[in-house]
Amino acid sequence: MKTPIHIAVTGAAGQISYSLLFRLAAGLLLGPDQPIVLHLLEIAPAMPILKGVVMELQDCASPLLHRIVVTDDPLVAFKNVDYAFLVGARPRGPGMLRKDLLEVNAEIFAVQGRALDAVASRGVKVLVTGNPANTNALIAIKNAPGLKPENFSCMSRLDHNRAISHLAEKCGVLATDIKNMTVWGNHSCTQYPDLHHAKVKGQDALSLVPKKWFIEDFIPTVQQRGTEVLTARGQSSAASAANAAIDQMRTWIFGTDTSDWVSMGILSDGSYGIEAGLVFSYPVTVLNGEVSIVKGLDINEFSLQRLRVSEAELKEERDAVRYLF
Ligand code: NAX
Repeated sequence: MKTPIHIAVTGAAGQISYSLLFRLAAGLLLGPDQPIVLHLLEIAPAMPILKGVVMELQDCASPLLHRIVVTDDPLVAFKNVDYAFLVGARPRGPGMLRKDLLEVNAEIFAVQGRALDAVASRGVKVLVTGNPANTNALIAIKNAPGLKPENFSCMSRLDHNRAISHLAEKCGVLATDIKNMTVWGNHSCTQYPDLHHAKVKGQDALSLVPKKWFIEDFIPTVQQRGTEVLTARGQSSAASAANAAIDQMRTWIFGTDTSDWVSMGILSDGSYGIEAGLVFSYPVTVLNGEVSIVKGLDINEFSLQRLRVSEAELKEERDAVRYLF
């Protein structure tokens, strides 16, 4: 039997984790013959709820789930983990300003970055989902000098999947017929879902859909999809977010198809004129666990303007929490 792989999930009593944990226990990340140990991190007040989630995990009698570690201590949660899903974050409370939300979450990710630095496996892959995901990932990177920035990414896969699905529906094709989709920038409403390089069954997406639809429907629909789900459900996206987290981590582990790329939030190296040192969603390929930004794409003035807007927002977020690094 294979040696179990250790996976940490933070915010384990929350909505997203309620979908994510059961997918992990079912082998959807690493396959049906890879045992796992789950390390579940929560804050103390959420422990009673987490107890119920753990009971349900046990009641699945999963042949893959060998052990569950439950803790409110990041140093225990991240001990020797190979993969970490940083889902837990503070939601915006009544009267809380965006700046307050940034600061309170920045503190959480500084603590978790330091704990990962101290005890996680040196090859750990850390996927930050908790919002503001890009800036939280940046804080974790800055607080983990013993790890590499390449150990971290933030989740833009839900936006990427939403963009694929919306285009596929418009063109009457399957999601698998869409290739080279790109979502640039911040995981916020300044993100830029870009069809200039996307292909539908090998044809240029923009030769198949009206430009007006791209600008007035596609872009705002993808940008606002989270709000639309929240309005309809009364709760934010959870199952689709868990699905995207597994998708992004799987791609990071197993690689991209040779004919395709995905969108992933990673530390900018200055590509496409984005300030180096921001965590920005780029089109990337992955080979043997290594992520490379797709280079040399033509960026027209329309796209450039949108990249700049998202970059400006990320600079503002970074400046608000700079005191932490
Ligand atoms: P919930 O509020 O249901 O769950 C969050 C959980 O995190 C709670 O149980 C809370 O106790 C826990 N938590 C808070 N501080 C913690 C800490 N310091 N250590 C460990 N756990 C802690 O939120 P949920 O719907 O699960 O969403 C989680 C995060 O994902 C939110 O920040 C949300 O905004 C973000 N999202 C990010 C997405 C993305 O694409 N990047 C999409 C989905 C989602 O909106």
